[in-house]
Amino acid sequence: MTTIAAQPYEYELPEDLQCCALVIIDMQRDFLELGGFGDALGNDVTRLQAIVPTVKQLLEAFRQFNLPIIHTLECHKPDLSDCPPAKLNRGKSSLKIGDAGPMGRILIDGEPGNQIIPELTPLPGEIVLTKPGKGAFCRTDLELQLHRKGITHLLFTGVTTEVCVQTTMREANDRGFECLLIEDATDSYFPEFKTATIEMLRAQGGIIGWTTTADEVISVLSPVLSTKV
Ligand code: C5J
Repeated sequence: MTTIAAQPYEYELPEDLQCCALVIIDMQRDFLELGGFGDALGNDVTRLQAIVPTVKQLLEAFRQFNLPIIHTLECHKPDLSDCPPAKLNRGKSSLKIGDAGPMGRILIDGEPGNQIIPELTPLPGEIVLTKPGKGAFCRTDLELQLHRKGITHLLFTGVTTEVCVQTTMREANDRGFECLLIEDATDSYFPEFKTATIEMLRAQGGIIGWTTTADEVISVLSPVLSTKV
């Protein structure tokens, strides 16, 4: 059995590593660049840019060994029919969802600011999931896609730790997936929220799942997979 050193205890990998997917949550210009949704809400977006090299390293490792990769994007239809008023009107943002910003309409599917950042552009064959909610299972067919591919283990990265990453991890846990958060491949506009999220996910014996680092994942996967190629 292959295990990854994790908190609160070791994370067991499935025998068939094709059952293991890397999930990259919302690494979009809207959250990482000036002029996007995160910036409009008054956040310091530069904080999130620091994780890009680590997420890229994991992405390249999963690509090298042909393991499943899922990218998510938080976005809405141009007519906003999938954006409830509770979401649209919340907060004191300088620009609301759907308003025209410097990178196109804020958080709208297909707009320049809504794209995944160039460093992490998905390749053909990788799942790209658009989602109107914070959680990736809300009003999407993600669960169906995972079951069809036999994916049972989800390794989480992306932004923001306490919002879309945590929400998706909780949804996945409730659906029976084994969830591992890669701590240095996720971040928040609020460092204290990231710390608290990590603690609450792995509290009570891993009530939502496990946490580890990118080096642990890569150092375990690389030798195992190198023997199989
Ligand atoms: C937020 C996200 N924070 N991707 N979205 O609104 O976490």
